[in-house]
Amino acid sequence: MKIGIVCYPTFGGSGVIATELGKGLASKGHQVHFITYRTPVRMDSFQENVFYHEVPTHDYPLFEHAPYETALTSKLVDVINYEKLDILHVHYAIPHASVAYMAKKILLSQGRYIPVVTTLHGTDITLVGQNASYQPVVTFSINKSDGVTAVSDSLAKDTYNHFDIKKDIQVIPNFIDFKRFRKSNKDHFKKAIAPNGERILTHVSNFRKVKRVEDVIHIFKAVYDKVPSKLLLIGDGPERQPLEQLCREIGLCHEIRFLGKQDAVEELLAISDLFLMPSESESFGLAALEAMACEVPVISSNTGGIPEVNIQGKTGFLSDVGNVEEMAVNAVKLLSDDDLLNQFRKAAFEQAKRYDIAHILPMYEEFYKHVIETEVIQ
Ligand code: GMT
Repeated sequence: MKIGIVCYPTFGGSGVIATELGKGLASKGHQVHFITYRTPVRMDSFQENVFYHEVPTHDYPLFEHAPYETALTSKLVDVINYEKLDILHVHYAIPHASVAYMAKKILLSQGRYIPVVTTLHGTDITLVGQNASYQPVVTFSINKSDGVTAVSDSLAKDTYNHFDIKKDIQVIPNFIDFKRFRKSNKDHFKKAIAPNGERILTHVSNFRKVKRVEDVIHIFKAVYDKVPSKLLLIGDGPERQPLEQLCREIGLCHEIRFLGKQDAVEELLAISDLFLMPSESESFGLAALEAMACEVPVISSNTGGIPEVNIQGKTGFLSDVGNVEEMAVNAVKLLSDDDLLNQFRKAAFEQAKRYDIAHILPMYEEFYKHVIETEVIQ
């Protein structure tokens, strides 16, 4: 198949999944065309069957912001026509689903049909998509997609609850590539970060409010008082500065390391003992799955799709959003008992295997075939 993929090229989970999906499909012989404003972060080396089309925007004195949606639509029309794509798969509804609809309509006016699949990822539905500025367009463009997928049962339910959706939503969960995410020996890193054998707690996110990174720091403080430990904060985003301030206020700057955005997250997960994800809302929790693949149990909130990934009392512990005390008690329980921690490590790895890319990729291939075969002009 010749597949077009539109996504955010940044460190966000939707861009990561879109890029890994494209790379996986290309390795199975499909021709994959990424169409976006920058090279996606996970598209880090040359790969056969992978093509990249940058969306150029054109500034004009009248524009306060160059209209990206218009530029993306034009680029889609051009690439779909020239490369003769069979299907277009857009990740994150805003603005990609409505842009895809517009491109499809333009192509139809030229006598060409392109089926569109939209994958819903999370905040496009649970947060920003519900804002009155976007809601009608999100509803319309989901209903007009030829196929719709969501990354968890919870997200599919949220979509039906918050939007007037007539389409079937197929759940295809996120996935993990075990060639990259697996436990490896990085003892030299461990010694550098925790020279006295301290436990290592890790958090990875884009440091937005929804991630509640301040809870991560409060959990760490309570753990630190009982178990010698270090905290690694990986990623970057709008909350970083107040978080650094919080570290100063609680006097733990020397034990908490802000590592910024990291390409090789798996190397840091390989030395971690526990992963913290206290998010306010989380449709899936890809970062937790990446940790579990590296045999790291997860202390998380019980919101959204997280309970589908992190299993209570088996791969980690889940608590109500904001219940920092309980999260800290559970963290201490795991970190102060080697046997228990090892048992959870193994279970986390076993659970992660359910999301092996080798199982999930064929679901997308089947779904594409189904959508292409059931052509409905809308
Ligand atoms: O909020 C993020 O971390 C980024 C966001 C995105 O769409 O880029 O992530 C969402 O999609 C990920 C991939 O499907 C999911 O694993 C995350 O749970 C989801 N984030 C939220 O729901 C907050």
